Amino acid sequence: MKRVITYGTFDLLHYGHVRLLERARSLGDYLVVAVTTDDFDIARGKINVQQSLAERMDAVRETGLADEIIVEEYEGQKIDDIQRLGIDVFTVGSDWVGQFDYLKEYCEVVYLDRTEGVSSTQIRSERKRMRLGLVGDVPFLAKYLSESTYVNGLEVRGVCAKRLEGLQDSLRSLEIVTSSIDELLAGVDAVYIASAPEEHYWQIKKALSQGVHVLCESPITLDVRSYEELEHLADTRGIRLLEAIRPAYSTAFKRLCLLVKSGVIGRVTAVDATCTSLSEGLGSSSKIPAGAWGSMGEWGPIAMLPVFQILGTGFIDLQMTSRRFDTKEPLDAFSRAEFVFPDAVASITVGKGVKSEGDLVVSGTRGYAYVPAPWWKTDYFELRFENPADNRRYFYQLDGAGVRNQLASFVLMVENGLETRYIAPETSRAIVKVMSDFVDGRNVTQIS
Ligand code: C2G
Repeated sequence: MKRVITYGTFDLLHYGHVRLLERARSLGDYLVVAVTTDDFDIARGKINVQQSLAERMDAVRETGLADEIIVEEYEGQKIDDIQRLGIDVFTVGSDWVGQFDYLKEYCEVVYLDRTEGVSSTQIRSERKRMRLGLVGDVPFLAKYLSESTYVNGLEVRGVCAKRLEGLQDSLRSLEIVTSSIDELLAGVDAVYIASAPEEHYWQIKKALSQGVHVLCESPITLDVRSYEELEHLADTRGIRLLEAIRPAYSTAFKRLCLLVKSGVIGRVTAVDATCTSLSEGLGSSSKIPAGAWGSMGEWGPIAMLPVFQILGTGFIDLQMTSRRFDTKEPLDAFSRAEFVFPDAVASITVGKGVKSEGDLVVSGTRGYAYVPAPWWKTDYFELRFENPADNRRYFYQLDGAGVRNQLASFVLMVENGLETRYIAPETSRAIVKVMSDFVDGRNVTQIS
């Protein structure tokens, strides 16, 4: 009996897939179809598959063409499957020509002509494309533009910046390039806002009032009342207002929070997060560039994310300590915030003029979670215990510094009405509260 195997995601199963399966089947007497897991797809850059693994497997089963369906979970699995299942023929569509020649050592490899004119990508993108506008004067807007090309159903339409001359070429060649937020809002369905925090409130308010969805760098606003007003506006109009703290969208960070909450390290007793990056030019007051952010502005919300996502936001005491670059300037070179909860403590340490180990430690009564520096680009973490033999390591691929996942999640939330909140509204509100306390100097001790 000749045994054949083929692999794929089979998202939104279509005629091209069915034709491939029919021809694969006719290459032998027994057909094994391997369907990729969601995690494996993310790891290989397919980030906005619409259907779950179970749905995709069901769809393949319903064709009646597969004698056996297995799951493809990791890179390199194909060799093992071929040997384990006694496969004679490996086949896949012609879009992969040459890429699986290394399997010829184990079995026959056949590339079948791909069916023209139909694809999951096309079906996904035929659903309305979301037109995105970028707002702000920061260089990493260009990163959002380049990463958007990996996200189906998304098209960056324009940019709004104060200093148009400072824009990179890729941004300048967009359809809408303007200094007027109104002009941008008129031509888009959603905006990503990375302007200075003082600008957020009115920009978001305008966007929401015009039915434009918002993904905004944290903090969303600098006082709780205006945050609540915007949240209410978004809710009543059925529009998305999402905070753009990148680690929140990384698989590793999400898994870490879930594991910790499920009790694997016992009762969580402390969360300690450190984020630092030395910033050239900020050291001397004469060189501070306009619009520059201090340590809390740049790192505070990111560092607070694990604190609030893991411990909640019911802290009963908060003390902050800060040192400025220069006593005459407001920008902080280093800051620390210490939180007391009824049953736990937490600290965040942030610096742009002080360097430290940028790791994250979650301490529990049975063990601790450790995310090595730079933890905010989390793709790896460990659970550590008294007995090192019990330690566990976890790795989840994160491409595009988390921007890609964030954009894909944003599209899914807007287009599919997905209710998943990557950042709890209480977390956003608590971040705004701490940031406003910091800016107003409440509970802040200045050191020299
Ligand atoms: N296919 C096709 N014609 C189309 C679309 C897809 O023949 N119009 C084929 C692909 O070449 C592939 C199979 O259908 O052999 C499944 O396609 P996808 O779901 O897109 O899966 P893919 O990403 O190609 O995964 O390890 C995974 C494999 O490498 C293939």
